[in-house]
Amino acid sequence: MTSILCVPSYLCAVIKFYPPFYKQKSLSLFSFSLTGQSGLGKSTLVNTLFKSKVSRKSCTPNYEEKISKTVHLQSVSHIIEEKGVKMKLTVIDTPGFGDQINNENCWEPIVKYVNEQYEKYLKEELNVNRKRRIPDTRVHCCVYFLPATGHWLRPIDVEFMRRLGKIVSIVPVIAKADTLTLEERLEFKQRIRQDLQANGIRVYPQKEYDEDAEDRILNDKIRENIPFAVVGTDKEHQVNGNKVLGRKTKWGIIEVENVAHCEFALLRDLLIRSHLQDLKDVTHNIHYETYRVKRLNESNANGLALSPLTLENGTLEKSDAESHL
Ligand SMILES: Nc1nc2c(ncn2[C@@H]2O[C@H](COP(=O)(O)OP(=O)(O)OP(=O)(O)O)[C@@H](O)[C@H]2O)c(=O)[nH]1
Ligand SMILES: [Mg+2]
Repeated sequence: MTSILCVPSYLCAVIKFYPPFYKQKSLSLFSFSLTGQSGLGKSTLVNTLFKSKVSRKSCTPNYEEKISKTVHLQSVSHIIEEKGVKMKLTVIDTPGFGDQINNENCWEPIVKYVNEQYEKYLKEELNVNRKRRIPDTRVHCCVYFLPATGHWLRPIDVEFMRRLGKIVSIVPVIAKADTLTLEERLEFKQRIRQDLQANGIRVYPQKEYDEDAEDRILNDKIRENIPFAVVGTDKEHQVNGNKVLGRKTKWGIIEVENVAHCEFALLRDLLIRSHLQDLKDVTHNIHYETYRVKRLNESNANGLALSPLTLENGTLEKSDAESHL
C-alpha cells in the first residue's frame, strides 16, 4: 500500500535541494551488445538477463513482451543494484545477420555503432566546456553468438570477431546450447578455442591485461570455460515449489540459471558482477585510447579540427548522424 505524506510547501524546497545523504553521486553506466546470426536467441537472452536474479529497480516500460525478429538496433536499459551500488545497465540488441544472400560486410553496422560512441565521447572530451562526467554510451563488451553446429568456427564468425575484436572486448557464447549433448558441448568448446587461437582472435579476458597472479588464476578459469554454452528463455516454470527460468521440453525443464544445466549464470556474473569494472577499464584504457590516438593523429595531419570520421567502407560520417541497423 502506498502512503501519502502531507509535507508543508516550505519543506518541499528543503527536500528538493538537500537530497538524502546516502544518495549515490552519479549512476555508473555499463553497456554491452548482443551480436550474431539471426535466430540464435539474442533477444531472448536480453529477457533472460533482466528476468534473472539481478535486483531490478526499474525497467524500460515498452520493451516488447513477445519476442519477434529484431530489425533495428534496440537498446534496453534497467537500473540494477549490486552490493548497494546502483548502475544503469544497457543491453544493445542488434538485428542478426545471415538473411542476405551476400553477407559480405555484415559487421559494418555494429562496427559503425561502436565507433560512433567513441566519437561522441571524444567530442565531449575535446569540448572547451566539457562536462565533469561525460555521458558514457560506449559499448563495454560485445557478446558474440555462435551457432551450436558442433563443428568449427565458420569463416563469417572468424571475420566478424577478428574485426570487432580490434575495437571492443568480445565474449563468444554458444547459442541454444540445449541442442548439444554434454560431450558435444565439451568438444565444440575445445575446437572453438583452438580455432580462435589459430585465427589470432583475441577474446576477453585477454592474458596480457591480467594485472597480477591472482587475476591470472581467476581469468584462467574463465578462459578454460570460454565460449560459455548458454540457453535463453523468457518463461518461468514451477520446479520443486520454486519459480525458475527455464525451457520446458518433453523430457523435463532446462533451468537456465542452474550451472549444472548451462552456463548462462557464468556469463551474467562475468558481465555484471565480477568483471564489470575491468570491462569498463579495458574499454577506456585500451580500445577508446587506440581510437582517440588514431583520431587525434588524423586531425593533426589535417589541421586542428577533428576531421570527419571515416567509416569502414571508406565513406565519410554524416555529422552527428545516428546509426540505424
Ligand atoms: N532451443 C532453444 N531455443 C531458443 C533459445 N533461445 C531462443 N530460442 C528460440 O529461438 C527463436 C529465435 O529467438 P530470438 O531471441 O528472436 O533470436 P534473435 O537472435 O534475436 O533473432 P534476430 O532478431 O532475427 O537476430 C525463438 O523461437 C526462441 O524461443 C535457446 O537457448 N534454446
Ligand atoms: Mg532479435
